[in-house]
Amino acid sequence: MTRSDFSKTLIDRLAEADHVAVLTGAGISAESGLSTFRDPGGLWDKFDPQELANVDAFLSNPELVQSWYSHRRELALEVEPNPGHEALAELEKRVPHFTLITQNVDDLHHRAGSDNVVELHGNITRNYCMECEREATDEDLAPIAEGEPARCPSCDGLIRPDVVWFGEMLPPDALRQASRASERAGVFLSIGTSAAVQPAASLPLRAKASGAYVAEVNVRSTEITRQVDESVRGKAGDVLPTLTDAVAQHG
Ligand code: BV8
Repeated sequence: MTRSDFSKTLIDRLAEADHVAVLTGAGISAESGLSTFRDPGGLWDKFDPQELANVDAFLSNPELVQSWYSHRRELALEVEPNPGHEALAELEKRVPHFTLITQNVDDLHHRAGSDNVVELHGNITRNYCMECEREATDEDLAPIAEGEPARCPSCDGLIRPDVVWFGEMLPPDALRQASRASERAGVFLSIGTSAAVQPAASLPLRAKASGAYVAEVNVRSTEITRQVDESVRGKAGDVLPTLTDAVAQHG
């Protein structure tokens, strides 16, 4: 059911829940000023995923992919978490077991103070050598600014961002934690994601199949809108602070 405001049921279920799981996507960072992927003018508008977010593209054009991620990393470090991120950090304090599963690589949930964050697709602030897996320093990345590929000082291997590209497996521990939280949650919130990318997009439905009350918060409908218990139309930065306040005031 699509609504302009969340239901009393959602507040009651959140206030009573022993375990809450949340899945976030690029939409929660939009109000911090970071482009989403599939909205008009989004990141993919400029580039085709096949062009950049896969290992073959990287190997055939490391400078282009390294500089695209370097640019996105700088943007992520320049912006601030917004009230949507902060509301989730506040909600976490009010729930006995809270798992924040994110597809985002911008590190904004950590910066907002969230504690139990599961990064399904990695983190753009980390880089490592493709050969020896040595973590790269900012100094190691310096050649990118000169249009040169950044290489490992130990083995000369190419340095890559610590993100999951298309065709790559998700970090097994992160996927296991996310799956377990989805199956145990009494309430599952899907926030600011088009639910277009697997296996992340299957998590809300797994939660529902395990008996969770599933709500999404999005400015438009998504691939799972028809399957969730309620779909709240609104910006994460507006809806989530009100939702968290309502849970806090719940008797
Ligand atoms: C894998 C890299 C094994 C980091 C990304 C099963 C079926 C079909 C296909 C597959 C499948 N299993 C695997 C695949 C292939 C593929 C896939 O899912 N393809 C899709 C596109 C069809 N998956 C994979 O390759 C995964 N690996 O499963 O390995 C395998 C491999 C091959 C085949 C079988 C098995 C790896 C997936 C990870 C890819 N890496 N990013 C980076 O560069 O960032 S994906 C990319 O999309 C980002 O990580 C992003 O987080 C993710 C999801 O996008 P969203 O976050 O949802 O962003 P989007 O723009 O789409 O939506 C934003 C939403 O916010 C919108 O709904 C908008 O309305 C809303 N919004 C906007 N403003 C606001 C708002 N909402 C609230 N408030 C606002 N203010």
